[in-house]
Amino acid sequence: MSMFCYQCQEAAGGKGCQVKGVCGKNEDVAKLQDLLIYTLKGISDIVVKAGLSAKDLSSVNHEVLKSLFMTITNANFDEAAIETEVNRAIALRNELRTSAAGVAGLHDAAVFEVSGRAGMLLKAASVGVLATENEDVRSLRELIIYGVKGLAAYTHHALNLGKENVDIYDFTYKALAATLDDTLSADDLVALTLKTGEFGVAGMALLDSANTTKYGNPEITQVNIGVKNNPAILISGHDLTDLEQLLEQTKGTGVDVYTHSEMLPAHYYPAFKKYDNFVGNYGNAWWKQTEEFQSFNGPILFTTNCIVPPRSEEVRSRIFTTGASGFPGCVHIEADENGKKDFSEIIALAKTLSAPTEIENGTIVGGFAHEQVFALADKVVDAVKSGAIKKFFVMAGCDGRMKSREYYEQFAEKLPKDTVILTAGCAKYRYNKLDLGDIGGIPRVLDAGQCNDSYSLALIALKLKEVFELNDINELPIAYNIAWYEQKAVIVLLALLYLGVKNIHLGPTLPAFLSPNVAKVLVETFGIGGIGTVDEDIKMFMGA
Ligand code: SF4
Ligand code: SF3
Repeated sequence: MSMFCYQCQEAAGGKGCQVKGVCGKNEDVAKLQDLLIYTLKGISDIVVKAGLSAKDLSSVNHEVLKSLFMTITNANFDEAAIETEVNRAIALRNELRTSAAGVAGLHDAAVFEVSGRAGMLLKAASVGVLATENEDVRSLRELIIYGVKGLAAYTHHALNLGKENVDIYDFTYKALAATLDDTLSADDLVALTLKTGEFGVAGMALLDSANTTKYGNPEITQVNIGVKNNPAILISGHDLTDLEQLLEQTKGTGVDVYTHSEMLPAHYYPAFKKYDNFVGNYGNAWWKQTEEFQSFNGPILFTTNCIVPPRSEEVRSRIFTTGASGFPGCVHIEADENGKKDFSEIIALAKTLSAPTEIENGTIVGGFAHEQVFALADKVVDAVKSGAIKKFFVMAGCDGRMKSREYYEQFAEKLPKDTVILTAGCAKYRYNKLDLGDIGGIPRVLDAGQCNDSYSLALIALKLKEVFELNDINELPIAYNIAWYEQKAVIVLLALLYLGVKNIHLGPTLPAFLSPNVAKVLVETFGIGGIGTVDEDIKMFMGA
């Protein structure tokens, strides 16, 4: 059996990648990732069957988080790094099994042994997604696993800031172990899917509190999208502690720092405004990096996804990775035991390279996370009451390279002028540079931040529900037209479902991993829908 992966929106043919990933993931990486996930399920099997508690499993918890994160789309393409992680996970699993001696009925995932890369690949061929034969059970198991991967990513960022919630770890073990349990019914798995959403809310809340406690609450900010004349480093991904360390190490060196893609919202945090060399955002969503990294000229640091395999050796030589991200041939910077990272090699390289070539100029505005929007609440509520704002559109999520995503740009452009877009995640790049105007001083695109800051959008909705004294969040004049790509969007979606949000439209295509029956449950229970044409959808959303 060759590889099989259908975890992201770009799954080949809308079904699954079987030869090579559309993302660039090769067969060996896909299989090693499958084996890594299987090993994590084995760890979880032991934890659950032995009745262990996450509060006593610190190093295992952290390794599981990192491993899950490494398998997220576009995070890590480095076979050697994933092989090392499989070995680490197996060693931890075996220690755990020894300490839980006497526990009966462990699953193969908890006991299998392999030797070397060849042994791993052989084993992986029988434990991947297709090992579950029933397509509905497979669909629900994978939905839960992808949600747990997204949750792990957010929890990992919080952990880097010293914040943890052991209940999330306990749930992660429970959920992963459940995906091995053939006695669970489809109904049990649907219930577990919603539970995953509940922990999604907890995970995003944890990260929100970790970020805002350390860096302050995001505030309205104009971000420069042009360039200066100094050599510079581009930082991509989602991890704010990595950015903080890079800014500390580059200040006073004559090297500027620019954000890329999901790092843009870092500019909204008060704590980062004190760095004179933190000059702006360069480029757009992740999938445009092939051209944009060429013209950036300087080194690029990936803290997480989304990496696109570089086409030229020259660009590859400028790419560095850290945390869960990795790419073969690129230098990977590890943290020391105190979490400190030494970026001096990147800074030294930057000094030898040219300043970025300008590709855009001007500014974009953002920073509309919960506290900033609450500060504007009176203005917003008045605008709704007076009819100046008829409807809000939550258009959070991800961007991607499919041509059909032009829908989102056109949708934003064609929306009636008395509507406001609430966004978060890299989906915003489809419309955050359009001149959509404002309503009485409130910009028509309010960017809360990264994909995890969709949590802010949920808080804003709950606040509006309270102000307007409504019983149900679905009575608000808010429509949800969400673009998804990878597994963090899955946890955001499950979190919204858990909060009771109905009638979410998801595009540009529904997940390949939803079997027809599981899709039916989502449609019937939550009113989930796809997208149609821009004009028809706007009519439908506006209730015309
Ligand atoms: Fe294909 Fe997406 Fe899996 Fe990559 S992550 S192999 S593009 S389904
Ligand atoms: Fe984007 Fe990869 Fe999902 Fe965090 S950077 S939203 S796709």
